[in-house]
Amino acid sequence: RPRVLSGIQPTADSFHLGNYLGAVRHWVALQDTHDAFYCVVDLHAITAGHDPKVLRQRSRVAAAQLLAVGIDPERSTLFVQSQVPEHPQLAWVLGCITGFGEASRMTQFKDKSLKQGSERASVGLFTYPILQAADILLYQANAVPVGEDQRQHLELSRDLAQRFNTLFGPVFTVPAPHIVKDTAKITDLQDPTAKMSKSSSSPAGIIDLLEDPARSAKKIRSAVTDTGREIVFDTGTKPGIANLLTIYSALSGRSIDDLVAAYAGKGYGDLKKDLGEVVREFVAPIQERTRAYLDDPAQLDKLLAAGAEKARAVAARTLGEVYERIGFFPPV
Ligand code: AQP
Repeated sequence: RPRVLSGIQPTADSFHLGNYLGAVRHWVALQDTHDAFYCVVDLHAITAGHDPKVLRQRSRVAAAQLLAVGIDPERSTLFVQSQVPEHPQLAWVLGCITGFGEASRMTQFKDKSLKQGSERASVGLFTYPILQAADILLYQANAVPVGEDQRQHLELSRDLAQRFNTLFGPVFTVPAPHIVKDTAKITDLQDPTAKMSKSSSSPAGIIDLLEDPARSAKKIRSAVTDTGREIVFDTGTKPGIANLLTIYSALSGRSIDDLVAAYAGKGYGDLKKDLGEVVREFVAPIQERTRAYLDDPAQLDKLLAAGAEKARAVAARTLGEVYERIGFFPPV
């Protein structure tokens, strides 16, 4: 079976619909066809400042949500990144074959460091995509399910895999992005041309999986739409309505065409009201299952430790090959 790997940062108290529809939903589906590795990337979560008092709990909440949406620890390897030390070990090696200029061209770093100010932005934020490449390459992943915002980082992972293989011999599988176009960029409800984002959207622009569905419904009612009346799918002229239709379609399983036909002659208010209901029905069981996993943190930690052990067996094999190829002593 081909391998798949992806990760999500524990940087918020809940996943938002962008995280879920752009990435995590596909993680669940890929378990049927792939040997899957999924991780909560807490090493990445400390690159832009964090609160140690909440990080570990956020990692648990992230893992609980992954289990609640259908990641099956019997079929997939689910783990927390910091419990697998091979990730930073490989990242160091990859950092030494990454050009400074090449890393400087990563647009996510440019955007985030611009916001923080270049003096305050950490070196960790700068090297983030190199650690991400290590996450992927350690597991010899064939495919990486992510949202559109990760495309450039994935390209770097591919370049680094190819470069290492050329310089030192064939060790790494070159990973391909798995980006599902329809939901690759869920947009901010208040600014439907920008991506829904933990760090840059306002609370009114984000729907969180774990928030009170009444609050979600209210945000959907207040979502920015154009002044027209007709419900049609046009990302160019009606990005707000297109985003709501995309979310509606993905959560309900109804096609966009079906929805457009069903709302012919109806208004934006009807669509928004119904979508609020669709979201409520969708998140209710997820919230309940997430709570159940969080009610037993000892059991959850045990499950994650077992995942880390499985992950390490694979990661250590790759790192051993890397060390051999570059002239290090074997890891002990
Ligand atoms: N709006 C989105 N639409 C589609 N996919 C998205 N992803 C994130 N936002 C959207 C995908 O979610 C996965 C996990 O992402 P992450 O843990 O790296 O979170 P993130 O990118 O930090 O999430 P945010 O909200 O976008 O945070 P900031 O603002 O910090 O960048 C990834 O596969 C991502 O593509």
